[in-house]
Amino acid sequence: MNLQAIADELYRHQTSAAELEKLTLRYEGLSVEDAYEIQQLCMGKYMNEGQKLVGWKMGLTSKAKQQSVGVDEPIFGHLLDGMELYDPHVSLTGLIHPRVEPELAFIFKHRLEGDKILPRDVWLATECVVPAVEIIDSRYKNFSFTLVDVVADNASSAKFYLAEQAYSPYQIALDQVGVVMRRNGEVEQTGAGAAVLGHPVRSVVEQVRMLSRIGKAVEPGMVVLTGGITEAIYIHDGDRISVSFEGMGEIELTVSQ
Ligand code: 0L1
Ligand code: MG
Repeated sequence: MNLQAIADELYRHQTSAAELEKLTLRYEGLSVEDAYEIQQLCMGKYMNEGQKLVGWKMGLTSKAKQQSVGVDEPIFGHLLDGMELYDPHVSLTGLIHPRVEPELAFIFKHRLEGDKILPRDVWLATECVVPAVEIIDSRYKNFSFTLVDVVADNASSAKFYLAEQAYSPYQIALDQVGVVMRRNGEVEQTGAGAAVLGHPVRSVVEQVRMLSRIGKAVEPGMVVLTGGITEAIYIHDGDRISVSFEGMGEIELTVSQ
């Protein structure tokens, strides 16, 4: 199977905001390992054009999302500098059917690698924790995919925004952080940090272990988005999405064409 050709196809769809049919309907026998290889080849194209790898994102970290895809483990994707929003405003241009979800991001001062990582290694390597929102946007028709499809499509990543205020990793019990997401003042979703694999630190542990399988690591200065705390909601022109993170402030995101 020509994985580079599949990566090229995904890249074209990602950069032109054009939906495509699931890969698994067209390429028989694609494995999860193939999908991660396609993801790397596809992200490599952006990096060859000058984009920088700024971190990693974990996906399918909640029971609800895992059940919707029929899996029992999370996935990961690359975060590139071109995906980062510098202010809390998202333009729908270049996106297909975007959704937003609240997350907690870790920012690192030390390298983390290997498959024997424990939560205490993560705390020692963490500089700070920051409230965040991720805009996901599957390139597949109807936001419908299998595990292999979504891994190849960089875990549906599109954009992310990190709040301006950082917090000490020791200050707040992250599993107990309550989150309320509102659209134009109306409550849409509520959740708590524990929705992310029981505790967001476990998502970082898992991220490092999964990276070790492909010989990669979390490097100093990198960000890890640990996964959605609530279900993601679709966003539309004119939406004002506010997400409050108990004890960690609020993100006010505006959406326009
Ligand atoms: O960030 C995420 O949890 C997305 C993972 C892929 C599944 C989806 O697009 O909902
Ligand atoms: Mg996410």
